[in-house]
Amino acid sequence: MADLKSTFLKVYSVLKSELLEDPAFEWSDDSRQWVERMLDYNVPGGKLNRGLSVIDSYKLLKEGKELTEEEIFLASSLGWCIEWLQAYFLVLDDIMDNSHTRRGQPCWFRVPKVGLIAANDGVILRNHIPRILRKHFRNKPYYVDLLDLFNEVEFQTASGQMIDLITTIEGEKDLSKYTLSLHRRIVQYKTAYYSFYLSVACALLMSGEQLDNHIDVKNILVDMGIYFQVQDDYLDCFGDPETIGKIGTDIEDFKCSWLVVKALELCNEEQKKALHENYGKPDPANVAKVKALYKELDLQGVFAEYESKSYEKLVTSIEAHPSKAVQAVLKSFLGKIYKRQK
Ligand code: DMA
Ligand code: MG
Ligand code: MG
Ligand code: MG
Repeated sequence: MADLKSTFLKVYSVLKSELLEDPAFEWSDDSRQWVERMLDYNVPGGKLNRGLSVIDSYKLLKEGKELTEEEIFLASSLGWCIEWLQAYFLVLDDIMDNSHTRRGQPCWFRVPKVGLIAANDGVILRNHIPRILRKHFRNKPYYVDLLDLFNEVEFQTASGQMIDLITTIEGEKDLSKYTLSLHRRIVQYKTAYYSFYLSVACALLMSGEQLDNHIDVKNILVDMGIYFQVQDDYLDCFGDPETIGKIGTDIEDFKCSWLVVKALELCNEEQKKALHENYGKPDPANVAKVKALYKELDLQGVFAEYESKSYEKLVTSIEAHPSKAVQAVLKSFLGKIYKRQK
């Protein structure tokens, strides 16, 4: 595993060097240095689960056959495209969510002299993806499908982000619209496709598969992604910022988090009033009241219950899949996130 990760990180250095050779930066060292610092700050510092899963999944689909050097490089490059996509979304997400830290360091836009240049850096990150794909996959039979996949998933994610954001518009804050079905819609789009389906879809394309033949796999991965975002919502409030590398902002931001949806389901009239009065305000005293209410309603217990139920359901649907190789891919993914603390 440690070995796979170090191979994967070597591929990052190769891709970065190729991108830095772009004629766009030829005439100025400043611009090349900016991009290099921006990439090192935002791309490789996460858990790398999404990226590494492309290699893992591809291996499992090859059913134990040794991968060639080229296959490892290509699977890693696709993994890095996902990490680049994630970096792009996170840089912009942190601006929009007014967040403070990410992966244990200040959000990129909070770094001195960066500020809103971060918005354009997001666009650069996004535009690196088709450049990586063109350089390494142009002659592959699945090139068009790859481009189409990345475009589609980017659109789905941006749509989910939009729904997530417009529910919090100042002056229209209305907790009564926060239901499990709205929550599901938001997290399916903003998280599940790019965090779960995309890695496996990349591995399937590399294996010569048509994605249309794997809708059942997609459905299971979407459910897994929803479960993953519920964990993210939970950790936003109950996680240890040191461990998760970020400080939660969902309560301040009036987000349609799984926690507030559950709180609304379980509260009595008096608690509901307290929620309406305190949710979505920046003052720490208001935030503390919401957290106290979550504890009163034992949302930690409710979450633990949800977590084990979801796990059981996912295992059942995975085991119903006809292919043992696909089952292994899905189980490996689930194993990485079950009961995660970060
Ligand atoms: C994350 O939603 C979704 C994307 C597309 C980045 P979020 O704001 O809950 O993520 P985080 O908790 O990491 O800021
Ligand atoms: Mg956020
Ligand atoms: Mg967000
Ligand atoms: Mg979150």
